Amino acid sequence: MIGRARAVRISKLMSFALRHDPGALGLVLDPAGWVTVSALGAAPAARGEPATLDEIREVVTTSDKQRFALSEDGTQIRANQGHSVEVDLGLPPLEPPELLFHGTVERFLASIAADGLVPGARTHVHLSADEDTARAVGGRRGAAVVLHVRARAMFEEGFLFHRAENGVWLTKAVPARFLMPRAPLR
Ligand code: HQG
Repeated sequence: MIGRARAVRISKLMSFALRHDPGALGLVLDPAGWVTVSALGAAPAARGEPATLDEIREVVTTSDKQRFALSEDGTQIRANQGHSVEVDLGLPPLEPPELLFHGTVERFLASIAADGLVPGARTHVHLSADEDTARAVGGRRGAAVVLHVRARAMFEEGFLFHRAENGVWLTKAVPARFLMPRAPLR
């Protein structure tokens, strides 16, 4: 077992490499976001933090949010969601439940009321299936505000939804009219 602090450091490097900037660590993702586990293990050495294959596998299985997936044969790895680089995760479009939830903070509400939810640096807006998860996501930035997203209504108007392997719902953007509570957003 690796210690928690080291697991977090390795997990952050893996997220950076597999979601945001593989090139900075000398990696090239395939179109579906996969790299070989051995290439990924060698990559953090560029940051003075080489990871063994066992350590990487341990981070995959112990990740609280199941951020990573191994291929069936165990030789390849990718991030389940959260990308800022374009990858095709191959997730089928899925009919969402009536409501999904998005955790954010007060200071973004005026802008969200004007523009809806936008993906920012990532490729998709991230939505949660339950309010508690959304509250935790929003809580990373301060006192969480949970917005209700009328996901089924969006779907019926043709918006696409996908569910990542770890249960996070993804959609490209959420127009403000599908958000509740509506203005004033508090
Ligand atoms: C906000 C973590 C102003 C949005 C989490 C959020 C999640 C707007 C921030 C995953 C806006 C983007 C994703 C608008 C949206 N104006 N602000 N129009 N629309 N925002 O980190 O959902 O630990 O890209 O509310 O657990 O916070 O990395 O998205 O606050 O699953 O695995 O812009 O990241 O997972 O921030 O988090 P993010 P998020 P990991």
